[in-house]
Amino acid sequence: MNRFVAALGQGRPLLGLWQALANPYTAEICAGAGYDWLLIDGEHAPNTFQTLLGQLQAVAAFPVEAVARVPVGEAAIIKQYLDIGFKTLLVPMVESADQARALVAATRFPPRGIRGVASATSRASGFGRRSDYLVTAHEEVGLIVQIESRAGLENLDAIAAVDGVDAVFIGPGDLAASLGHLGNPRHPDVQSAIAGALARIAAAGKPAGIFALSVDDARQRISDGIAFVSLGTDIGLLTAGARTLVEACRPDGA
Ligand code: 3PY
Ligand code: MG
Repeated sequence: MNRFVAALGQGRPLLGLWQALANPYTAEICAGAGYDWLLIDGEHAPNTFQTLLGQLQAVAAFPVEAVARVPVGEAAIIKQYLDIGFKTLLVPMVESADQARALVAATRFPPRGIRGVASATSRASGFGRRSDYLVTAHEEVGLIVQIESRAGLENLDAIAAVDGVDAVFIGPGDLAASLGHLGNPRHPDVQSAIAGALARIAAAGKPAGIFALSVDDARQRISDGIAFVSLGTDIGLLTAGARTLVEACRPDGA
């Protein structure tokens, strides 16, 4: 079973940090900080396959799961992320059960799915040294789908029920936009939609995750029993720390 999925719902919420700097060096710094998972963002960060690979290699020495967000849930892209060695994928904008089933198929070799075979040349197979890779790969893949639109909410029960969908993650930013509250994920309508979604994910028996809007929001989600939560971003830490330091020495802004 996928290591990250196995750890979900074991009573201890898994705490994550978004990696948007697209850089192996900073990913390595964050990997040693004590988080359970790092989200390496192929959707909104300026990553190439080389920077994705570099981050994966940089964090490999640490007891932290590298969860990759693909830019879009397409089989060809999923194949490439898996080939370089990501085991746990987060797919944005999942809106139907059919789409979720196609994503599951994209993560599995035939006859279980449609993933293309590159066993002897992929990093995932140990460059061909793992002789059982083709028949065991499906066991180590974890698939997390992101619900972040009105359509996704409407079809959430059917999506969460799909076999092979291991967890469901709420994206408050896009969800707010889709519900007519662009830039305001704290709006009560968005927050009540999130509360309803989390209850439905729990009813489906799948672990739920969310991107926290603040430390207080993260603490609340944790005390409400969320299985995994992103506490913030590398960029957020850098911008906040950089500002705090200069303000400490120039408090009046002069
Ligand atoms: C969102 O909030 O839309 C995200 O994708 C990040 O969680
Ligand atoms: Mg989003």
